[in-house]
Amino acid sequence: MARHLITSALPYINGIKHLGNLVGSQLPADLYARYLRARGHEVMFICATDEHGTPAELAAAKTGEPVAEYCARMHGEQAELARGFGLSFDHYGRSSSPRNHVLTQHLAGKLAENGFIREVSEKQVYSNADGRFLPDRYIEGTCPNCGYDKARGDQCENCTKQLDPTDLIDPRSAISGSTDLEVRETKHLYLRQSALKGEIAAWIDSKTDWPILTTSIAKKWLNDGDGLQDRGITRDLSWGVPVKRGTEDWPGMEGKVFYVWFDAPIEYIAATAEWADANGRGEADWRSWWRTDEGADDVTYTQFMGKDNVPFHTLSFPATMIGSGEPWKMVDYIKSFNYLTYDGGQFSTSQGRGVFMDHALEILPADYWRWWLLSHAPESGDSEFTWENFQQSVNKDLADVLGNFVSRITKFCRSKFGEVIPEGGEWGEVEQQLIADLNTRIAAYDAAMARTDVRKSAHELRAIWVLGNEYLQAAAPWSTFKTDPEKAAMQVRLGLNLIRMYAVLSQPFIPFAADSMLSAMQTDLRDWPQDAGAALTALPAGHAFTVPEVLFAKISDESREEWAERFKGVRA
Ligand code: B3M
Ligand code: ZN
Repeated sequence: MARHLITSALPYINGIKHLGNLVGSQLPADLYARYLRARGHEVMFICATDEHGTPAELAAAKTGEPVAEYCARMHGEQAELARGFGLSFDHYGRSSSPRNHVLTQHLAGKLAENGFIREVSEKQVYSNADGRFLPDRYIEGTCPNCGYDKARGDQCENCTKQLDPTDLIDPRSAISGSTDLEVRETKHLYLRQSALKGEIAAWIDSKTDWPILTTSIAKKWLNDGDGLQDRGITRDLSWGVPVKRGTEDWPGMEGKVFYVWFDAPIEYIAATAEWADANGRGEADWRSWWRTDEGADDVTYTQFMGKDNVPFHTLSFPATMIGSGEPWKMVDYIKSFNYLTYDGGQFSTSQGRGVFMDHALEILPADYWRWWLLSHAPESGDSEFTWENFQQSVNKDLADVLGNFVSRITKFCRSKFGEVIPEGGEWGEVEQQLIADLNTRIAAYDAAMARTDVRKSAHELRAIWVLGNEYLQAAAPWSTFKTDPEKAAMQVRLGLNLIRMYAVLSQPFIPFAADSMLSAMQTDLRDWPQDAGAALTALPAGHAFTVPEVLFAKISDESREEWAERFKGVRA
């Protein structure tokens, strides 16, 4: 069996993520990881919080916590929500980890050694009162365009005009309010991406099987206008990975840290090392996933991300990897997503618009969200969350199609044969036809899952559930029972076996319900069905089961309206 390395884009630390973030990376990555594990592959599924940069500092300043404490707390919250959604990471790391510090500094050292770093002198605003250089957005003043008096050095929030700090009228430090600012000369490191353009272009060109969304963004950035410019990889912040050349100090770089987008993707690797540390594994264990000279040549590496992250993963991170001159495992397949919109607009943290991960779990179990989000994943274009659509999809797919099937067959069996699988006779023609249809659908489901075709997979899975319902409708054991109880017993035996098979097949989408189904069937047989006929004999006559609680409750119009109102947001 193959070894699969899977990474999800790292959620930024500065707040709880919304459902659009979730469906753009972590959730489909989890679907894929669960599927591959279920098929018997060895999987390393990695995620982490992305903790550096100005937004982290600003968010911490807002709550009044030291930034390290803020990040530790928010990491805990995000990890808890990830568990709540059933995200099955092998490790959920932190980009602020010691492992990432060491690795980031190591790679910067290698890049310098290979001539891919140059030092650039720049003019930047220094605050005497704060004793530090100020990033653009740490400078406030009056907008020259609209007169708004809290415009930031990078942009005016009021009129949206992009600004330079020097454009501001009466500029002041956003940290202290001090106006004692001056422009000073300072040095920064630039990654010479332009020198790696040929190699990166060749690498992207070799990826003929990538989704169009990924390739089109990569090529646009590679070829159009700005293309692969050299990029500043250092910042004047105190929170981050201190700039070092391997383990050596870097003269002139005192007090500076690496740019957040330089160290964040390196955390994919560092988090795998954190996994080894947390699980009593050695260096060789994590390196076998990442170093092609130490065992990773048989690894298939798949990344999941929203489309805005694609340039960093197709150009910048590969530039770091290639420029290091070391044999790091490069990504094999990048699955990217468009955006999920909320009821005709955007999700907005500041306006409290849309459903965020914490509120989602407060109102409904994770599987309801997982099913809707995955079956509406924004693959070929943006998709829109509406409460009507959500209600309809939950009530139809989950409650009527799957839930109802499980409930009808278990209850009917209990009332006529008790809570054990009845014996009954041989399958007839109808059953053989069902098995043939199931095999066709399962093959289509497998193929879609294997190529991370998320919506198509959901469609096929639903069709598999529908086959069971149609069978039950046609076989009608409640009528058969009156004239031919033997036959009814056989139909029920098949139906109960279908529940187990459905649990196994559905587990990547709705892991919690799948567990309930398996525990109701009192089995832990999770073998992926190779052949439906064989899978449907797994539970023999005489095997005991219980009637499960309602698997999925319907969403009432009342709840729908209440939630629509609650999450519609207010103008900040
Ligand atoms: N943190 C995604 C974002 O916040 C960014 C991904 C990093 S992946 C290495 O938009
Ligand atoms: Zn303005």
